[in-house]
Amino acid sequence: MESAEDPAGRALHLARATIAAIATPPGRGGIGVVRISGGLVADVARAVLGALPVPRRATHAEFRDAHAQVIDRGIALYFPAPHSYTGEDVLELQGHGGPAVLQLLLAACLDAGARLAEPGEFTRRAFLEGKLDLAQAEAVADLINAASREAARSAMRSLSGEFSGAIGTLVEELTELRALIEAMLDFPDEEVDHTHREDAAGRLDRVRASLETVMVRSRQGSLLRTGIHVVLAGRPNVGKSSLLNRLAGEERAIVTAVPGTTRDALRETILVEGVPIVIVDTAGLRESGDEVERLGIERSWTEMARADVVLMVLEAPLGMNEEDRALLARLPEQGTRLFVYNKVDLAPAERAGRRGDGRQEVWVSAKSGAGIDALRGALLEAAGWTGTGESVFLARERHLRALAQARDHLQAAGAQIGQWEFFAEELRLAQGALGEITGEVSADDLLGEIFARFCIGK
Ligand SMILES: Nc1nc2c(ncn2[C@@H]2O[C@H](COP(=O)(O)OP(=O)(O)OP(=O)(O)O)[C@@H](O)[C@H]2O)c(=O)[nH]1
Ligand SMILES: [Mg+2]
Repeated sequence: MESAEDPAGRALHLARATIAAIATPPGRGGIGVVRISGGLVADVARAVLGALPVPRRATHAEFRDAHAQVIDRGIALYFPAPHSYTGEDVLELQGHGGPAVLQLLLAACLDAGARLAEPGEFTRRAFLEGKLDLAQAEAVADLINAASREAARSAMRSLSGEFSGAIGTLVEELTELRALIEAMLDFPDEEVDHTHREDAAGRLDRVRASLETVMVRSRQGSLLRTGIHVVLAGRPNVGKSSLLNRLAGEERAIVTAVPGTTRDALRETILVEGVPIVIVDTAGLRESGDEVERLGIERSWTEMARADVVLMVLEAPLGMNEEDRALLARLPEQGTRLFVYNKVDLAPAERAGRRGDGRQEVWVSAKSGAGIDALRGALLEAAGWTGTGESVFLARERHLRALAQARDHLQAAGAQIGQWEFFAEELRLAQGALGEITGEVSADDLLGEIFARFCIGK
C-alpha cells in the first residue's frame, strides 16, 4: 500500500490528478459543498480564495471565479495531507446550496487546475492511501444508501472497522496456524509428534467455529440489505389484497367483494425491524374463462415460483377446504410456506381464538388488524431473521461469497490433516479469500466495479 513515506507511493500520489466535485445532493439547500482533493489543492485555494486557509480551521472567505468575480461567500476548510478523508490535501468549500452557484464554484475549481471527480473517486483514494480498507469503503456507500435505521447502524459498525476487525482476527488465527505447520514442515525427518498434530486439528476447529459465527452475523446483516420476496397466494376473495393493504398501512390494492378483483401483480416493500420485505399481491387462483384474469393468474404462478416465502391465504371461517388443498398441491416445492387464516373476525369463537404456532400458520383479520403483528413476526422468522439486533454485519454478496470460499478451504484442510503441505495450502487459500474482503488482495477491476457504484462527490 502506498504511503507518504514511501517514495514510489509519494510519486504516484503526486501523479494523480486533483479532483473536484459537488459533494452535496443536487437541488437547493441551506448549504452546498464543493470538495477538492489532490496535489494542486493549494493552487486551487489561492485561485478561488486568494490564499491558503489555516489548516483545519473554519475560514470565512469570498469564492471567486477566474475573472476575480465573487461567486459566493462561505466557509473554507483546508485539510493538509495526510490528515484528510482521502489522505491527500483536501479543500472543502461550503457555499449556498443552489445548483447554479455550486456549478459556478465547481467551474472555478476546474479552471484552477482540478478535474471533475468520477463516482466514488474520493473514497477510492482514501482506500489507496490506506485510510480505509475495502470493507470500510463499501460501508461508506452502504451508510449513505441505508434504507432503515438498522441498516445505517450496521453500516456504521462496518465503517468503524468492526467487520474488518472480525475478519482480521480470523486472518490472525490462520496465520498462527500456518506458522505452526511451517515449523512442522521444517523438520521433516523428525516424527511430527502427536501433540502437534492434535494442536493443529484443535486450532483448525477453533478457526472454523469463529468463521461460522462471522458468517451467521454476515448473513443476518445481508438480510437488511436484500430483504426477502413474499408472495400472497390463494383462492379469489380470501383477502390477499386486504392483507397487502394492512401490512403496507395504506390502501394500495383494490379490494372488492367480487372474486377475481386483482389482475396484475402488485408489489409493496415494507420494513419489519429494518428488514425490507417485498410483498407481492397476486390474482386469486381459480379456473377462469376471462382472458385478462387468466393472464393475471399466470403471473401469480410466475411470482410464486421465484418467491422466498409463499403466504398461502385461507379463510378462517372455512378452514382449509378442497379447493385450497388442490392449490396447495400445486405450489412450488422450493421456498418457505406460511398459512395465513384470514377473516378471524367472522370465524366462530373457538376458531377465532386460534393462534397458530407462528411458524406454520397465523390467524389474522385484515379487517380488524388482529394477528397482524404475529404475521410480521412470522415473516421475519421465515426470512431467517433471528433478531440478533446490534451485532450483525451489513455484508454484501461479495463478502458472503468470500466467507463461503474460506469455509470451503478450511473444510478441505480438515480432510488433509497429516498431509501438511496440502493442509497448509488450503489455509493459504482460505486466508486469500478473507483478504479479498478487506482488499488486501484485490484486482483492479473489482475496485473499479465497487467504486463506480458510488455517487459523484463521495
Ligand atoms: N370480515 C372480513 N372481511 C374481509 C377480511 N379481509 C378481506 N375481507 C373482505 O373480503 C373481500 C375480498 O377481499 P380482497 O382483499 O379483495 O380479496 P382477494 O383475495 O384480494 O381477492 P381477489 O383479488 O379477487 O383474488 C372484500 O369484501 C374484503 O372486504 C377480513 O379480515 N374480515
Ligand atoms: Mg386481490
